[in-house]
Amino acid sequence: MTKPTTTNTGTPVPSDNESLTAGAQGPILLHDHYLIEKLAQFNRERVPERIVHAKGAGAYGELVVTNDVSRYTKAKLFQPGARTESLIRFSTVAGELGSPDTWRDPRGFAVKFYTEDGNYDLVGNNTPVFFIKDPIKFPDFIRSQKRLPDSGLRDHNMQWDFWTLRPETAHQVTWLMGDRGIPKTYRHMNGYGSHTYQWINAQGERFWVKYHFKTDQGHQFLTQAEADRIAGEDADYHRRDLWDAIERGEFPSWTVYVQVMPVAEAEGYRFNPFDLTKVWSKQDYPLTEVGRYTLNRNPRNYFVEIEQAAFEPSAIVPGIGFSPDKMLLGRVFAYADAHRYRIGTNYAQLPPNRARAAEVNSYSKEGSMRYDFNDPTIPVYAPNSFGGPHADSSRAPEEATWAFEPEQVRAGYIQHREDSDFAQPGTLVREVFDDAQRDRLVGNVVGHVLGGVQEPVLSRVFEYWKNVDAEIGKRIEEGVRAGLNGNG
Ligand code: HDE
Repeated sequence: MTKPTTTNTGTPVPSDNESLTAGAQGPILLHDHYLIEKLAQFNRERVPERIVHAKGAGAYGELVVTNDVSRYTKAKLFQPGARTESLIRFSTVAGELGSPDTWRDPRGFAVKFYTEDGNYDLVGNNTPVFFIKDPIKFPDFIRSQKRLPDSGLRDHNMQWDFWTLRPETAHQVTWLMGDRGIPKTYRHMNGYGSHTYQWINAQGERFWVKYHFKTDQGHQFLTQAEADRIAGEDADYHRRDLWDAIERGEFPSWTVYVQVMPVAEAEGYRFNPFDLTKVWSKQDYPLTEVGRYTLNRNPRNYFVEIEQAAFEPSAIVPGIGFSPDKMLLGRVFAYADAHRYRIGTNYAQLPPNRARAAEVNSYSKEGSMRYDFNDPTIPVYAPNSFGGPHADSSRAPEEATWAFEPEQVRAGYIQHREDSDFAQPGTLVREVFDDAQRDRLVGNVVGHVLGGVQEPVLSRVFEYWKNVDAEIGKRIEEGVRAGLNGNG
């Protein structure tokens, strides 16, 4: 027998189709509380979208460790043979919830591992670097990429104004304007932890690490023309691709690597290893394989499991620590704060965010939408004499340590001998890109700049690219000038 429709509190309702009126043509009656419940609930179906990374897609999977990296970390999820359940959410950054998946943008690569020591979140992107290196610039940067206050339109002039005024953006902008700026699908791109993290082994030795998830599907991209066409045909192209691939049983995977730097080498390294606008050379610090990350299960409810997923770089586990990357330290605050605002104080109880392999024994209680609680015999305060949980520092993540000078300053990163905003993007363009990639980079930048960039920003754009590479800069200037004169 079909189950009866009920109210939210379980009472069968009289009708799915007709509301209660005073006579067939009469007004709707306020005491039709089921109608009111239905309309009121509907009005509240949306939570605020993420201020960045609003549009995305997600799935479940697992990490299987294939190598022995226990000499670098004691984290349980990275021990030989370990298998850890995981949730991933991919996303674009600047667009809103309904925006096309194929807009040029970095892509989010946010991974949650449900480990025995609690959840571990690695909230990265598909690029190993970022536009800025101090969290104080993040709101400004994001506003320049989003919309104008009056028209509500996105504006290339505003984007280039910010980028050219902050030359540390050059490395990430070169990635963005190159092929990596529009991956073919979420399956065909790499993921990076981006920041430098600390790994701590069972002997208490510490290492600096950077994570790389290399796609086993091969790296593929869309040209600007393909992406523009697809944006009109199927705004959900990447979300659909991921869902369909997993439904077909074609499980996408990534091979996980780390670059490992002994702590003592950081100070003398040619680049500041904590500066998020720089990469570590793979010649200096080769990739060490860790394991295979595979996605094998779609969510059963997009809103509950993906829209309400809450990733936070503050979620670390024993064997893993933070680093003096200021962006990372800013993010350790920002994410949990965003979740408390967006989905509520008790967001950690929601299905995608709950610890699955660890027991939660926290002293958090009450607050809006609380539905989980400790056994009533457990005291609500610590310390206590009645068997409540007590902190055990030997089981907690180690406090991250690094040397620093204790006076309060607002300073940039310590300059290492090869640090410069333009050196690494220059190397990327000259030594990593081939001729065809360079041609597409020039074409993408010219097309983007012709979409509304004006003086004085325009001259700075030419200068910026000449600083990255004289030849590329010259070609960009020529292309833009030809376009402005109608010969583009
Ligand atoms: Fe984020 N970022 N971010 N970000 N970020 C958010 O968190 C923020 C940064 C990244 O699929 C927000 O839940 C600050 C770098 C991903 O749910 C917010 C700074 C990297 C996602 C936030 C950064 C990222 C976010 C929006 C400068 C790559 C989506 C709502 C210090 C290494 C996660 C939310 C998902 C989401 C803040 C910079 C990646 C507002 C303050 C660098 C993948 O909290």
